[in-house]
Amino acid sequence: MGKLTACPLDCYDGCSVVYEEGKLKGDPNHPFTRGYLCPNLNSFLATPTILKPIFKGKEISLDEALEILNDKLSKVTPDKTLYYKGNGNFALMGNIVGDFFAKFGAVFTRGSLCDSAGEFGVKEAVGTSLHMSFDSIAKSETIIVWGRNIETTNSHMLPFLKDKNIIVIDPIVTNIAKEANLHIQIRPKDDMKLAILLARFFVMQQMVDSDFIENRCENFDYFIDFINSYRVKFLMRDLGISAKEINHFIDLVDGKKCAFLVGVGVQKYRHGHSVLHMIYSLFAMLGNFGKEGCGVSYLSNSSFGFELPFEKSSKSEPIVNVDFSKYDLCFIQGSNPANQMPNTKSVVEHLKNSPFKVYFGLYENETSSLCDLVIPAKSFLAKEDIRLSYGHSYIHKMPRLRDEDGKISEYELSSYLHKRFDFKGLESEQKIIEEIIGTNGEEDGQYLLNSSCKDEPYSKQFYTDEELFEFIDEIDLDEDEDDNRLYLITAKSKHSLNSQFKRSSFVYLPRSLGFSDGDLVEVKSDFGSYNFVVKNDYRLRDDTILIYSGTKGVNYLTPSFLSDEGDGACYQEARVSIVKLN
Ligand SMILES: Nc1nc2c(c(=O)[nH]1)N[C@H]1C(S)=C(S)[C@@H](COP(=O)(O)OP(=O)(O)OC[C@H]3O[C@@H](n4cnc5c(=O)[nH]c(N)nc54)[C@H](O)[C@@H]3O)O[C@H]1N2
Ligand SMILES: Nc1nc2c(c(=O)[nH]1)N[C@H]1C(S)=C(S)[C@@H](COP(=O)(O)OP(=O)(O)OC[C@H]3O[C@@H](n4cnc5c(=O)[nH]c(N)nc54)[C@H](O)[C@@H]3O)O[C@H]1N2
Ligand code: SF4
Ligand SMILES: [Mo]
Repeated sequence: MGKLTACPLDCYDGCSVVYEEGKLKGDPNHPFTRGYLCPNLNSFLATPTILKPIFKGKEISLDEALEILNDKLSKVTPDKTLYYKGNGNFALMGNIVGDFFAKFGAVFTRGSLCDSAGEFGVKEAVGTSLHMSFDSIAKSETIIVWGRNIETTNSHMLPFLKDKNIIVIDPIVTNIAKEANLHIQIRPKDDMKLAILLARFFVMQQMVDSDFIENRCENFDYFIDFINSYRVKFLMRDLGISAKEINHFIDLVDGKKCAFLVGVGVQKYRHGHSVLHMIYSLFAMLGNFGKEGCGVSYLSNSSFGFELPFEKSSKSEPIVNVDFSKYDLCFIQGSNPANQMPNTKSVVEHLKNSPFKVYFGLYENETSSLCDLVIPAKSFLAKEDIRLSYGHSYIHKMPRLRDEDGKISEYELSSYLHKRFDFKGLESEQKIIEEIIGTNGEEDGQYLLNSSCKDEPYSKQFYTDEELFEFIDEIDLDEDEDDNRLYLITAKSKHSLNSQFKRSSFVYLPRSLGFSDGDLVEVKSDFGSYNFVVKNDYRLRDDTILIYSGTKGVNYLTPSFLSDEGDGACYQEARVSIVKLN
């Protein structure tokens, strides 16, 4: 009999997994993930990992590595120590290393490379980001897939979307767009304008739920003034959208049970928070929060309702542009900043200029090769853990299932450092995990559920100060109309999890640019340049190119400024040009 665990990867689906005879299989009994795994977890066991610690290029023993780390930490000041954690493993016990660094007094990072701009906007609207249940989605009539690549990043949702009306709003003809009733192949960054235009039509078509507006909302009058400040004709012309398309959209939404599934694609911009606030406002006009088959979902706050017993430091810097060179010691865990942070050129320079960098991870990559000390982490199969999810309400225990000698788990590392520094208060692994479950988990057959997610989100309350839905009433949208360069989309690939597993090396171009497959080109932005091999891609607009997340060099092109709110990254604020090299 196999043992139950869960996929540790940072992904909407949070799959339940069976580990049997040294193999990973899907768990057929799980109500959401239903027995299959994606190409990423299927590559997990075949991906070569770091086997031994490395110090200044030479293999050493784990004891020696820990001694060196302890020695360095005892010589640096906390203010000059950076603790930088990514989500290479999304499970919770990774935070236990931070528990040590918080007690040590190190500087942490805040915000995210991922969803925090959008999350800020969701919070403005409804107080906290909660997902619709898949049961409710299964009862929808129309699904609006907005900047989320369901087939690639959220594939276990597909069975729940069968036989529904599908509207896709995405600059790329994704697989789900090919099958959709309506695909609006929007110009990148135009979602705000599209949502305003749709809001104008919702008013004209009398789709607004006045009871809901009266009883559960704030700011609606200002919202109406705000959307009325845009001219419908101008918006349609600017967006290149026809009356026929708008009417089709309205037909598919008016009087139907609708679910809006929104992804990170819409918010990789300075005004990312406003886009989410506007999309939530558009949904709120219909007044259907908490009704069966209706809702709006972004990446949800996975720890909603839980108390996590991990200390955090009071000192922090935005993760998007943290300057490693300001620190005498940088501890980098579960992340590959030298490829995944924006503006790689300066990230690499900053890393080179920091006197001592520690990399704690599974795989060799751009970051490990720049670090002085590399410590190999045990994989999820060799440690006790628990994971929550930002796409569904199940909680998964992840027991230790095998040994991995010569590597170390996050708990073991934290425990070692606690002892060396004589820090108190580290409970046992089991106790921490049980404590987390105890704060908000409940049994559901053989699984555990987040007990705050029993009701559909927002059916009874919003989590804003006034507990009312807060409409958006202004935006600060910088227009770049005079810039004729290409838009850069940098979305997720099916075969990699950001920079883990099988990474693409191509730039995907619309055929109209006139390049041939296999051409070597230099792609340039205001922030840097990098060479890629061309693949033509019929799925792209003529004004847009695509380079997947994880592709070596992609972030030489992207800017390191922060989103206006939420300390998020603005990967898609880069406009690019292309030069043929061979
Ligand atoms: N296979 C796989 N799965 C993953 C990941 C992975 O790397 N690989 N990464 C995981 C992580 S960390 C995250 S955060 C999630 C994110 O998963 P998603 O939310 O799906 O995010 P992306 O793939 O970045 O972008 C989604 C879609 O947005 C579109 N898009 C880009 N720009 C715009 C725009 O301006 N407007 C609109 N409307 N659409 C736009 C893209 O074309 C793409 O189809 O996926 C997780 N799952
Ligand atoms: N151009 C572009 N850049 C992007 C994005 C994009 O869409 N386009 N997406 C952004 C987003 S949404 C995200 S979330 C970030 C992700 O960026 P990162 O946080 O850097 O994530 P990964 O590239 O997946 O690297 C994760 C590393 O974690 C390590 N790891 C895996 N499991 C464990 C473990 O159990 N313990 C330890 N200690 N380490 C482990 C592995 O060695 C792996 O190399 O990238 C961002 N960067
Ligand atoms: S990466 Fe996502 S879809 Fe793939 S197995 Fe893990 S949780 Fe499931
Ligand atoms: Mo992410």
